[in-house]
Amino acid sequence: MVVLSKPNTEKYSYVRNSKPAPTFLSNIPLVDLSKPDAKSLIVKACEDFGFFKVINHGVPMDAISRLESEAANFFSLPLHEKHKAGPANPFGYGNKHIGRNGDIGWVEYLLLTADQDYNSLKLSSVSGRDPENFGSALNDYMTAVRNMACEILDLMAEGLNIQPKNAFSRLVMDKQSDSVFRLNHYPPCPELAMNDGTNTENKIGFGEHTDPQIIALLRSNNTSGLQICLRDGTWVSIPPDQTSFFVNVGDSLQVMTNGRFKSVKHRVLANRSKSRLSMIYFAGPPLNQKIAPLPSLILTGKQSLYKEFTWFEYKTSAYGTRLADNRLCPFERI
Ligand code: GA4
Repeated sequence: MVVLSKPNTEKYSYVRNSKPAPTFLSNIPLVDLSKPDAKSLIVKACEDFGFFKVINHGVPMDAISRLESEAANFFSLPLHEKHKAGPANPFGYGNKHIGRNGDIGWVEYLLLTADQDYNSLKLSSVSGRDPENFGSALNDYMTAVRNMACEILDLMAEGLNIQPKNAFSRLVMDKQSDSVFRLNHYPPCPELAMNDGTNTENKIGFGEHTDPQIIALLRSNNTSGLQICLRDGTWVSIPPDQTSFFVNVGDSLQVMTNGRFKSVKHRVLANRSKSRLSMIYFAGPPLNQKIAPLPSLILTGKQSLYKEFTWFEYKTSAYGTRLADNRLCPFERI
Protein backbone atom coordinates (compact mmCIF):
# COMPACT_ATOMS: atom_id res chain seq x y z
CA MET A 1 0.00 0.00 0.00
CA VAL A 2 1.30 3.47 -0.81
CA VAL A 3 1.14 5.96 2.04
CA LEU A 4 1.72 9.61 1.32
CA SER A 5 4.57 11.11 3.29
CA LYS A 6 3.86 13.07 6.52
CA PRO A 7 0.06 12.98 6.31
CA ASN A 8 -0.55 14.84 9.55
CA THR A 9 1.66 17.90 9.14
CA GLU A 10 -0.24 19.54 6.28
CA LYS A 11 -3.43 21.57 6.33
CA TYR A 12 -5.92 19.29 4.58
CA SER A 13 -9.48 20.39 4.03
CA TYR A 14 -12.44 18.50 5.39
CA VAL A 15 -16.10 18.62 4.49
CA ARG A 16 -18.89 17.77 6.86
CA ASN A 17 -21.69 15.68 5.37
CA SER A 18 -25.15 17.10 5.71
CA LYS A 19 -26.32 13.49 6.16
CA PRO A 20 -24.18 10.62 7.51
CA ALA A 21 -24.57 8.63 4.29
CA PRO A 22 -23.46 10.28 1.03
CA THR A 23 -26.25 11.16 -1.36
CA PHE A 24 -25.67 9.17 -4.53
CA LEU A 25 -26.99 10.69 -7.72
CA SER A 26 -29.37 8.13 -9.18
CA ASN A 27 -30.38 10.06 -12.30
CA ILE A 28 -26.95 10.76 -13.81
CA PRO A 29 -27.51 11.63 -17.45
CA LEU A 30 -26.48 8.59 -19.47
CA VAL A 31 -25.39 8.87 -23.08
CA ASP A 32 -25.01 5.81 -25.29
CA LEU A 33 -22.76 7.01 -28.11
CA SER A 34 -24.08 4.30 -30.44
CA LYS A 35 -27.69 5.59 -30.24
CA PRO A 36 -29.26 8.27 -32.48
CA ASP A 37 -30.52 10.27 -29.49
CA ALA A 38 -26.95 10.85 -28.21
CA LYS A 39 -26.71 14.44 -29.48
CA SER A 40 -29.92 15.66 -27.87
CA LEU A 41 -29.13 13.87 -24.60
CA ILE A 42 -25.66 15.46 -24.54
CA VAL A 43 -27.08 18.96 -25.01
CA LYS A 44 -29.70 18.42 -22.27
CA ALA A 45 -27.10 16.99 -19.85
CA CYS A 46 -24.72 19.90 -20.47
CA GLU A 47 -27.52 22.40 -19.83
CA ASP A 48 -28.84 20.69 -16.69
CA PHE A 49 -25.69 19.30 -15.06
CA GLY A 50 -22.57 20.16 -17.11
CA PHE A 51 -21.89 16.47 -16.60
CA PHE A 52 -22.85 13.07 -18.05
CA LYS A 53 -21.83 9.44 -18.23
CA VAL A 54 -20.89 7.78 -21.52
CA ILE A 55 -21.23 4.14 -22.55
CA ASN A 56 -20.33 2.52 -25.87
CA HIS A 57 -17.50 5.03 -25.95
CA GLY A 58 -15.19 3.10 -28.26
CA VAL A 59 -12.11 3.14 -26.00
CA PRO A 60 -10.94 -0.50 -25.91
CA MET A 61 -11.03 -2.03 -22.42
CA ASP A 62 -7.59 -3.45 -23.15
CA ALA A 63 -6.11 0.05 -23.62
CA ILE A 64 -7.71 1.15 -20.34
CA SER A 65 -6.50 -1.89 -18.37
CA ARG A 66 -2.95 -1.63 -19.70
CA LEU A 67 -2.70 2.02 -18.73
CA GLU A 68 -4.30 1.39 -15.34
CA SER A 69 -1.82 -1.37 -14.58
CA GLU A 70 1.17 0.78 -15.66
CA ALA A 71 -0.11 3.70 -13.60
CA ALA A 72 -0.64 1.50 -10.52
CA ASN A 73 2.88 0.21 -10.95
CA PHE A 74 4.24 3.75 -11.20
CA PHE A 75 2.46 4.91 -8.05
CA SER A 76 3.71 1.88 -6.13
CA LEU A 77 7.34 2.90 -6.70
CA PRO A 78 9.35 4.50 -3.87
CA LEU A 79 8.92 8.28 -3.67
CA HIS A 80 12.44 9.03 -4.93
CA GLU A 81 11.73 6.99 -8.09
CA LYS A 82 8.47 8.84 -8.75
CA HIS A 83 10.21 12.19 -8.35
CA LYS A 84 12.39 11.21 -11.32
CA ALA A 85 9.38 12.10 -13.50
CA GLY A 86 10.19 15.72 -12.55
CA PRO A 87 8.09 18.17 -10.51
CA ALA A 88 4.54 18.90 -11.68
CA ASN A 89 5.51 22.41 -12.72
CA PRO A 90 3.56 22.20 -14.84
CA PHE A 91 4.25 18.62 -16.03
CA GLY A 92 5.58 15.77 -13.90
CA TYR A 93 4.91 14.03 -10.58
CA GLY A 94 3.07 15.82 -7.78
CA ASN A 95 2.26 14.79 -4.24
CA LYS A 96 -0.39 16.54 -2.09
CA HIS A 97 0.31 20.01 -3.53
CA ILE A 98 -2.04 20.99 -6.36
CA GLY A 99 -1.24 24.03 -8.48
CA ARG A 100 0.97 26.87 -7.23
CA ASN A 101 -1.21 28.60 -4.69
CA GLY A 102 -1.38 26.40 -1.62
CA ASP A 103 -4.06 23.82 -2.47
CA ILE A 104 -3.50 20.50 -0.72
CA GLY A 105 -5.21 17.16 -1.33
CA TRP A 106 -4.92 13.54 -0.28
CA VAL A 107 -3.60 12.66 -3.73
CA GLU A 108 -0.50 11.98 -5.76
CA TYR A 109 -0.51 12.45 -9.50
CA LEU A 110 1.26 12.60 -12.85
CA LEU A 111 0.47 15.54 -15.09
CA LEU A 112 1.39 15.22 -18.77
CA THR A 113 0.79 17.08 -22.01
CA ALA A 114 -1.67 15.03 -24.02
CA ASP A 115 -0.29 15.58 -27.50
CA GLN A 116 3.11 13.98 -27.57
CA ASP A 117 4.84 10.71 -28.33
CA TYR A 118 5.04 9.07 -24.91
CA ASN A 119 7.61 6.53 -26.05
CA SER A 120 10.28 9.20 -25.78
CA LEU A 121 9.08 10.41 -22.39
CA LYS A 122 11.47 10.76 -19.46
CA LEU A 123 9.10 8.86 -17.20
CA SER A 124 9.65 5.69 -19.25
CA SER A 125 12.91 5.32 -17.37
CA VAL A 126 11.19 5.27 -13.98
CA SER A 127 8.25 3.00 -14.70
CA GLY A 128 10.02 0.05 -13.08
CA ARG A 129 8.98 -2.67 -15.50
CA ASP A 130 9.64 -2.70 -19.22
CA PRO A 131 9.88 1.11 -19.73
CA GLU A 132 8.28 0.91 -23.17
CA ASN A 133 5.03 -0.46 -21.79
CA PHE A 134 4.02 2.76 -20.03
CA GLY A 135 4.75 4.85 -23.13
CA SER A 136 2.85 2.60 -25.50
CA ALA A 137 -0.10 2.28 -23.09
CA LEU A 138 -0.26 6.10 -22.89
CA ASN A 139 -0.06 6.46 -26.68
CA ASP A 140 -2.85 3.93 -27.31
CA TYR A 141 -5.13 5.32 -24.61
CA MET A 142 -4.60 8.92 -25.70
CA THR A 143 -5.40 8.20 -29.35
CA ALA A 144 -8.65 6.45 -28.38
CA VAL A 145 -9.75 9.01 -25.79
CA ARG A 146 -9.00 11.96 -28.12
CA ASN A 147 -11.19 10.32 -30.78
CA MET A 148 -13.98 9.92 -28.24
CA ALA A 149 -13.63 13.57 -27.18
CA CYS A 150 -13.96 14.64 -30.82
CA GLU A 151 -16.97 12.40 -31.40
CA ILE A 152 -18.69 13.92 -28.36
CA LEU A 153 -17.80 17.47 -29.44
CA ASP A 154 -19.16 16.82 -32.95
CA LEU A 155 -22.42 15.48 -31.48
CA MET A 156 -22.59 18.53 -29.25
CA ALA A 157 -22.17 20.88 -32.24
CA GLU A 158 -24.85 18.97 -34.17
CA GLY A 159 -27.19 19.08 -31.16
CA LEU A 160 -26.64 22.84 -30.93
CA ASN A 161 -27.07 23.29 -34.72
CA ILE A 162 -23.61 24.77 -35.06
CA GLN A 163 -21.86 24.95 -38.42
CA PRO A 164 -19.35 23.62 -39.18
CA LYS A 165 -19.91 20.38 -37.34
CA ASN A 166 -16.27 20.31 -36.22
CA ALA A 167 -16.38 23.84 -34.69
CA PHE A 168 -15.34 22.40 -31.29
CA SER A 169 -13.45 19.24 -32.25
CA ARG A 170 -11.09 21.06 -34.62
CA LEU A 171 -9.65 22.91 -31.60
CA VAL A 172 -8.74 19.58 -30.02
CA MET A 173 -7.47 18.03 -33.28
CA ASP A 174 -5.26 21.07 -33.98
CA LYS A 175 -1.56 20.13 -33.84
CA GLN A 176 -1.07 22.99 -31.38
CA SER A 177 -3.90 21.82 -29.09
CA ASP A 178 -3.05 22.41 -25.43
CA SER A 179 -4.71 19.28 -24.06
CA VAL A 180 -3.56 17.82 -20.74
CA PHE A 181 -3.62 14.35 -19.23
CA ARG A 182 -3.69 13.56 -15.55
CA LEU A 183 -3.30 10.30 -13.61
CA ASN A 184 -4.53 10.68 -10.01
CA HIS A 185 -3.90 8.21 -7.23
CA TYR A 186 -5.86 8.64 -3.99
CA PRO A 187 -4.41 6.24 -1.41
CA PRO A 188 -6.72 4.91 1.31
CA CYS A 189 -6.85 7.42 4.11
CA PRO A 190 -5.77 5.73 7.39
CA GLU A 191 -7.16 8.56 9.50
CA LEU A 192 -10.68 7.93 8.16
CA ALA A 193 -10.26 4.18 8.70
CA MET A 194 -9.70 4.83 12.40
CA ASN A 195 -13.10 6.39 12.93
CA ASP A 196 -15.99 4.34 14.30
CA GLY A 197 -18.55 5.27 11.69
CA THR A 198 -20.03 8.15 13.67
CA ASN A 199 -17.57 10.61 12.20
CA THR A 200 -19.33 12.48 9.43
CA GLU A 201 -16.25 14.33 8.23
CA ASN A 202 -14.64 13.60 4.89
CA LYS A 203 -11.12 14.43 3.89
CA ILE A 204 -10.61 16.19 0.59
CA GLY A 205 -8.71 14.19 -2.03
CA PHE A 206 -8.99 16.90 -4.71
CA GLY A 207 -10.70 20.15 -3.76
CA GLU A 208 -13.75 21.60 -5.48
CA HIS A 209 -13.06 23.25 -8.81
CA THR A 210 -14.22 23.60 -12.39
CA ASP A 211 -12.00 22.48 -15.25
CA PRO A 212 -10.61 25.31 -17.38
CA GLN A 213 -10.61 23.41 -20.72
CA ILE A 214 -13.42 22.57 -23.20
CA ILE A 215 -14.39 19.14 -21.83
CA ALA A 216 -12.72 16.62 -19.55
CA LEU A 217 -13.13 12.84 -19.91
CA LEU A 218 -12.65 10.89 -16.70
CA ARG A 219 -12.32 7.17 -16.17
CA SER A 220 -11.66 5.65 -12.74
CA ASN A 221 -11.34 2.28 -11.07
CA ASN A 222 -14.19 0.99 -8.94
CA THR A 223 -13.52 3.21 -5.89
CA SER A 224 -15.98 5.98 -5.07
CA GLY A 225 -14.95 9.57 -4.29
CA LEU A 226 -16.11 11.76 -7.16
CA GLN A 227 -18.81 14.30 -6.30
CA ILE A 228 -20.46 16.97 -8.42
CA CYS A 229 -22.27 20.09 -7.34
CA LEU A 230 -25.83 20.41 -8.64
CA ARG A 231 -27.30 23.75 -9.76
CA ASP A 232 -28.99 24.16 -6.34
CA GLY A 233 -25.61 23.84 -4.58
CA THR A 234 -26.09 20.26 -3.29
CA TRP A 235 -23.09 17.96 -3.48
CA VAL A 236 -23.88 14.45 -4.75
CA SER A 237 -21.67 11.39 -5.05
CA ILE A 238 -21.21 9.72 -8.40
CA PRO A 239 -21.13 5.91 -8.15
CA PRO A 240 -17.93 4.69 -9.78
CA ASP A 241 -18.17 2.68 -13.01
CA GLN A 242 -14.89 1.40 -14.35
CA THR A 243 -16.27 0.55 -17.79
CA SER A 244 -17.73 4.01 -18.51
CA PHE A 245 -16.44 7.55 -18.90
CA PHE A 246 -17.68 10.67 -17.14
CA VAL A 247 -17.65 13.95 -19.05
CA ASN A 248 -17.36 17.42 -17.49
CA VAL A 249 -18.16 20.68 -19.24
CA GLY A 250 -15.17 23.02 -18.80
CA ASP A 251 -15.01 26.82 -18.47
CA SER A 252 -14.03 27.31 -22.14
CA LEU A 253 -17.16 25.52 -23.33
CA GLN A 254 -19.26 27.59 -20.93
CA VAL A 255 -17.88 30.71 -22.67
CA MET A 256 -18.25 29.35 -26.22
CA THR A 257 -21.92 28.53 -25.52
CA ASN A 258 -22.41 31.96 -23.89
CA GLY A 259 -23.37 30.31 -20.60
CA ARG A 260 -25.91 27.87 -22.06
CA PHE A 261 -23.67 25.04 -20.84
CA LYS A 262 -22.22 25.53 -17.34
CA SER A 263 -18.88 24.12 -16.26
CA VAL A 264 -19.52 21.67 -13.44
CA LYS A 265 -18.03 22.14 -9.98
CA HIS A 266 -16.64 18.82 -8.77
CA ARG A 267 -14.32 17.36 -6.14
CA VAL A 268 -12.97 14.04 -4.90
CA LEU A 269 -13.22 12.78 -1.32
CA ALA A 270 -10.65 10.42 0.15
CA ASN A 271 -11.74 6.83 0.72
CA ARG A 272 -11.16 5.15 4.06
CA SER A 273 -10.16 1.71 2.78
CA LYS A 274 -9.65 1.58 -0.98
CA SER A 275 -7.31 3.40 -3.31
CA ARG A 276 -8.80 5.29 -6.18
CA LEU A 277 -7.05 5.62 -9.53
CA SER A 278 -8.40 7.97 -12.14
CA MET A 279 -7.26 9.06 -15.59
CA ILE A 280 -8.50 12.34 -16.98
CA TYR A 281 -8.09 13.77 -20.45
CA PHE A 282 -8.62 17.54 -20.55
CA ALA A 283 -9.44 18.55 -24.14
CA GLY A 284 -8.03 22.04 -24.64
CA PRO A 285 -7.63 24.50 -27.55
CA PRO A 286 -4.34 25.88 -28.95
CA LEU A 287 -2.77 28.65 -26.82
CA ASN A 288 -3.45 31.35 -29.41
CA GLN A 289 -7.11 30.35 -29.83
CA LYS A 290 -9.62 33.12 -29.25
CA ILE A 291 -12.26 31.96 -26.76
CA ALA A 292 -15.58 33.72 -27.27
CA PRO A 293 -19.26 32.83 -27.57
CA LEU A 294 -20.08 31.38 -31.00
CA PRO A 295 -22.21 34.02 -32.79
CA SER A 296 -25.02 31.54 -33.43
CA LEU A 297 -25.27 30.90 -29.68
CA ILE A 298 -25.79 34.55 -28.75
CA LEU A 299 -29.56 34.67 -28.71
CA THR A 300 -31.35 37.49 -30.51
CA GLY A 301 -31.45 40.58 -28.33
CA LYS A 302 -28.80 39.16 -25.98
CA GLN A 303 -25.13 40.07 -25.64
CA SER A 304 -21.96 38.15 -25.16
CA LEU A 305 -21.54 37.50 -21.42
CA TYR A 306 -17.75 37.47 -21.74
CA LYS A 307 -14.91 39.73 -22.82
CA GLU A 308 -12.76 38.28 -25.58
CA PHE A 309 -9.61 36.43 -24.53
CA THR A 310 -7.18 33.83 -25.78
CA TRP A 311 -6.73 30.44 -24.15
CA PHE A 312 -3.19 31.58 -23.22
CA GLU A 313 -4.58 34.62 -21.37
CA TYR A 314 -7.16 32.52 -19.57
CA LYS A 315 -4.65 29.83 -18.63
CA THR A 316 -2.14 32.35 -17.35
CA SER A 317 -4.82 33.90 -15.18
CA ALA A 318 -6.06 30.44 -14.03
CA TYR A 319 -2.64 29.42 -12.79
CA GLY A 320 -2.70 32.39 -10.43
CA THR A 321 -5.88 31.16 -8.73
CA ARG A 322 -6.82 28.71 -5.96
CA LEU A 323 -8.72 25.57 -7.01
CA ALA A 324 -12.11 26.75 -5.69
CA ASP A 325 -11.95 30.21 -7.29
CA ASN A 326 -14.30 31.27 -10.06
CA ARG A 327 -11.73 31.61 -12.84
CA LEU A 328 -14.13 33.16 -15.34
CA CYS A 329 -14.82 36.17 -13.12
CA PRO A 330 -12.15 38.46 -14.65
CA PHE A 331 -13.52 37.71 -18.13
CA GLU A 332 -17.19 38.38 -17.45
CA ARG A 333 -18.86 41.49 -18.90
CA ILE A 334 -20.58 43.36 -16.12
C1 GA4 B 1 -7.91 21.79 -12.73
C2 GA4 B 1 -8.06 20.81 -13.92
C3 GA4 B 1 -6.76 20.08 -14.25
O1 GA4 B 1 -6.52 19.05 -13.28
C4 GA4 B 1 -5.56 21.06 -14.28
C5 GA4 B 1 -5.43 21.66 -12.91
C6 GA4 B 1 -4.25 22.63 -12.65
C7 GA4 B 1 -3.05 21.90 -12.01
O2 GA4 B 1 -3.23 20.92 -11.30
O3 GA4 B 1 -1.94 22.39 -12.22
C8 GA4 B 1 -4.80 23.76 -11.76
C9 GA4 B 1 -6.35 23.59 -11.80
C10 GA4 B 1 -6.61 22.60 -12.90
C11 GA4 B 1 -7.09 24.93 -12.04
C12 GA4 B 1 -6.47 26.14 -11.30
C13 GA4 B 1 -4.96 26.04 -11.13
C14 GA4 B 1 -4.39 25.15 -12.23
C15 GA4 B 1 -4.34 23.81 -10.32
C16 GA4 B 1 -4.70 25.20 -9.91
C17 GA4 B 1 -4.87 25.60 -8.67
C18 GA4 B 1 -4.32 20.35 -14.81
C19 GA4 B 1 -5.92 22.28 -15.05
O4 GA4 B 1 -5.71 22.48 -16.24
O5 GA4 B 1 -6.52 23.18 -14.22
